[in-house]
Amino acid sequence: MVVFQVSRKETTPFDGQKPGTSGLRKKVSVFIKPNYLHNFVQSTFNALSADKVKGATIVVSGDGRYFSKDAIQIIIKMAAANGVRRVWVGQNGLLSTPAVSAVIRERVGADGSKASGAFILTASHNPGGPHEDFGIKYNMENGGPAPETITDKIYANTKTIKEYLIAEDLPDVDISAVGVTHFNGPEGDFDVDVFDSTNDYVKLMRAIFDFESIRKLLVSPKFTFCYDALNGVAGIYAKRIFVEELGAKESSLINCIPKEDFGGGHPDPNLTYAKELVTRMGLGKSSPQDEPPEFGAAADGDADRNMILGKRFFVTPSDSVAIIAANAVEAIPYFASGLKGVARSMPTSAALDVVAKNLGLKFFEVPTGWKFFGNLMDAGLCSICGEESFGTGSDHIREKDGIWAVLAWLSILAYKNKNNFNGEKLVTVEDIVVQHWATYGRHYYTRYDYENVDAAAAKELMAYLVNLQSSLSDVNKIVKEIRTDVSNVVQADEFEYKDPVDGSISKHQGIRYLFEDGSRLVFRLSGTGSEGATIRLYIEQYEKDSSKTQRNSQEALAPLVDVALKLSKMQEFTGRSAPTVIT
Ligand code: VG1
Ligand code: CO
Repeated sequence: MVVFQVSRKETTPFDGQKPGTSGLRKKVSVFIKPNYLHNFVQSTFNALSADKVKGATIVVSGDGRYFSKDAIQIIIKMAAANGVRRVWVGQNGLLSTPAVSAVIRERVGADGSKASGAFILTASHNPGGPHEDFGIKYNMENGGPAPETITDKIYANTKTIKEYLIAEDLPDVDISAVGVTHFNGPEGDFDVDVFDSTNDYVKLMRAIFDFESIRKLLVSPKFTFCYDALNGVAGIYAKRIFVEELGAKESSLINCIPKEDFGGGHPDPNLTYAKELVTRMGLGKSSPQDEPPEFGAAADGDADRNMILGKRFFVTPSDSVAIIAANAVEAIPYFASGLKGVARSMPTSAALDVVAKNLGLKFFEVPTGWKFFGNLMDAGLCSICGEESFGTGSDHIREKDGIWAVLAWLSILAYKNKNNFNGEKLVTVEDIVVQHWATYGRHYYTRYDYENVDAAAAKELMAYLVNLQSSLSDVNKIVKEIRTDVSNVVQADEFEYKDPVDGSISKHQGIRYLFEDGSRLVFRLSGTGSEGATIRLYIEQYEKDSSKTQRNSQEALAPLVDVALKLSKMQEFTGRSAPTVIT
């Protein structure tokens, strides 16, 4: 057995190691600076209680992006030096973010060990490669992202750090082969356990969904399917689940081999970046070569996001979570005994609110970022939740879950068609959504992103909007000068959240303008970018009249878009005449 020593290395703090909405994300060129990663990892160990480090089992893996393999070796050596007992690594360093959450919650080691946390190596939907982004975040024992109390401590530690511990002479571990490697250090044994990246997650999905009924749908000649992993880690799960377990054709998978640079693209499942899928589904500028599939879906780099498409049809993520919630009890065995409650992030449309009200479910509105759902779920208050940013999930884990969302939609389709496989025509994704609007009304919704704007200009714009809020009558005067065909602004504020479980308060979580007819404008600065600032503008309008729920969304929202852009002086502040991405 290899014996290692522990060295204490002197270091000095780096600026800007504050974890954002979902961990620390920076350019690879920043992460590879000597000690940069080391400082953050040691600051994390120092922020955790001793029993979560000494003698503990921790998971280290990610979406496989460039620099992951080096980062894993560094973290293994630092874990060994900090007295960690075992490090679990997914084969080749690959684990989707939802799979990490599942592994923390469900996996039991051969010796009965359970993980107490995980370093997840991903910058999610941000591009990867030597000139792009890397990221790291820490998840806790419940499988969810570290709460702000911990991330604040990590950040404070990064500002004062003087030394870190590392087992420099520990040889690199071969993470390409499953198996356990034993080492011995000053504090005793240390193991690195490389395990299959998909098994634990697949087992969990089998326990949640009725695989047999989904299989019937996927093998039916009437049903066609396409899944695009955008070269991210979702590919390995898609192959295992959709093809091997559920009988989909191998040719229904596109971009399903994980690449370190995601093939040079943005691994972001939306109508702009998932180009190949969007064209195949008949939603692109050019017509597809073949008849589009009945169902299409895509994931982001770390497979926690999902985009759901029908033939020539886009499902907004806000509608998607509402529709899953409305159908879960009938269509998904895991929810058969009822939903504990539902939740959405503040900028997500109120489609879910209407479902909750109709079904008499507990409902929560939380700030942006999945970490806010965790407390509700741990307290048994929430079963299904979602964000407008293509994130949907449930209390089976403590992360959003891209493959789960696809299985949820396939379950709903399988349920709606269960007596229909011999009939004329299948109930389609579009049929389900249109029917949902007819029942609950429709929330027209769009998001404008202004990426990589000058950070100072973005701050000024936000400050301007907050200032404006001091007088509602002034706001309404300006609004009416811009358009007369929108209703009155009845509330203007910054969203603030008090966690109903632990009472913690999160302030400045987005600037809101709420209109009398239920329409909303929301402005936020992104917390996941790695350069400059990204302004997000969310625009929503509720239409109850079922004769008006099938309008073109951009047309329906045009008056509000006009108001939002002029009210915020978007072009004046940012110099941008158009957003980078519209979803
Ligand atoms: C964005 C989304 C947010 C999501 C976060 C992490 O954050 O708006 O809803 O939870 O990304 O998603 P922001 O602060 O940039 O708006 V992922 O897939 O990057 O883990
Ligand atoms: Co992600």
